[in-house]
Order: sequence, then structure tokens, then C-alpha cells
Amino acid sequence: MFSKTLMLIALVASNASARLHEEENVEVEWEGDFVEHLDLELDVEGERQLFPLLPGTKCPTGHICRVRTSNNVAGLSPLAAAMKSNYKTTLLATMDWQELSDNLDTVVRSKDYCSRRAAMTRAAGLAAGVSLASVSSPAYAAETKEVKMGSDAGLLAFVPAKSSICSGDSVKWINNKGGPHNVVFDEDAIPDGVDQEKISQTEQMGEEGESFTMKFDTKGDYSYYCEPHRGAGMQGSLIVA
Ligand code: CU1
Repeated sequence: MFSKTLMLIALVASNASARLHEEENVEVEWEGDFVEHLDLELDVEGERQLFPLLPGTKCPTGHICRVRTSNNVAGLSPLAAAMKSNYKTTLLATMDWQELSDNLDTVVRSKDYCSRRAAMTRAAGLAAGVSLASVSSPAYAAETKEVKMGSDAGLLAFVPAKSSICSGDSVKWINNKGGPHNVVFDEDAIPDGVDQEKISQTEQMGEEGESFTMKFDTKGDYSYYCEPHRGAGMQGSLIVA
């Protein structure tokens, strides 16, 4: 039972990352309320089982997939319905299928990267029968985006100057060239209620490779600058969605 659960997670995860890498460009073909999708055929402990792939996901190389053409389990999305009919373990019998279905639906329908990732995390947690906090698959784990301080050519700039993350993600600023640098948030250009001192690194970083990592939970637009090089225009912006 445990290995089956792991396999489900792995499949959901691979599908999730396939979807997520498309970023803003989700292409899902709808035929009325029905989405055609593939089932992946796997041998699980000597038994042939079909595992649903998210709509639009290609059959993984070296595997057999089947086209699922009808799927009418009351109120559930085709994907959740297929999962339900293919899973008969005690653990999965107690799963909240409607909630899983809703979450997977969000994953498929939402064009917003952060919403999709959060829904996928919830779906994976439900599928695994674990709490949200224990879902550690890289496909939905919170991300850390890196920003170089000083361009490779030595320009006094943050690279990239604009970053976007999902709330709960982190940014890691790495001293690259032309230091010392620091990261100071503009008090007037951060969301209300965010402590400017807490998210800033006023101490200057002189060593190449020195870094400062901060996690952002409050959604909104943030602006920051490097104190020593503010006059030279070394500033950056961050969107937390
Ligand atoms: Cu700087």
C-alpha cells in the first residue's frame, strides 16, 4: 500500500512539474465538460493498474498509455474519478475525493502559477493522506529564487532586477561582483504591515559568494536597493503573488 501511494505521489508530481513549467501558457483542450487524458499503465506488485495523467501530459517514454474516453463518476473531475476507480486501498478509500477533485480542477484550470502550485500541494497531501506540511516533493516545495548582486560584467545592478515569487517562497541574494552590497527594502514601497527592518540586510556583504536569504509570506509589491550603490541605480523589485 505504501509503495502504491508513493507511486501516485510521484506521478502526480511529475505531472505537476510538467504543467508548472508551462508557466502562464496553459493549454487545455475542453470538449464540453470533458477533458480527454491519458492513463499510464503500470505493473504494481504483479497487478496491472492504470494511473491517470493530467490532461495535456505526454506519455512518459518507455511506458504504455491509454486514452481515457469516458469518465462519469458523480461530480468528480475525470482525473480524480480515474484515481478513485484505480485505487482501492484502505488509505485511499478514506480520502476526501471531492476536495481532491476541486484541487486538481484548480491545477488544470488556473492560469496562475502560484494557485496551481498550491492546489497541487493540497492534492498531493490528500492523496498521500498526510498534512500539507509533510508534502516535500520538489514539484510543489516552496522555491528559492536567486538574485545576483553585481552583474557578471561588474555592473552595479541586481540581476534580475525584477523577481516574482509565490508567497511562502524565498529570495537568495548572492554577492557576485562589485561589492560590498546590501539589500535594503524601501519603507514606502512594501506591503502594509511588513517590517522593513526584518526583511532587509543592512550589513554589507563584501565577500564574493556571501548571501542573504529571506522568506516572503505577505503578498504584494516590494522595492529594494543597495545602500552603497543606490546613487548608481542599483535597485530591484519583487512581486509576491
Ligand atoms: Cu551594491
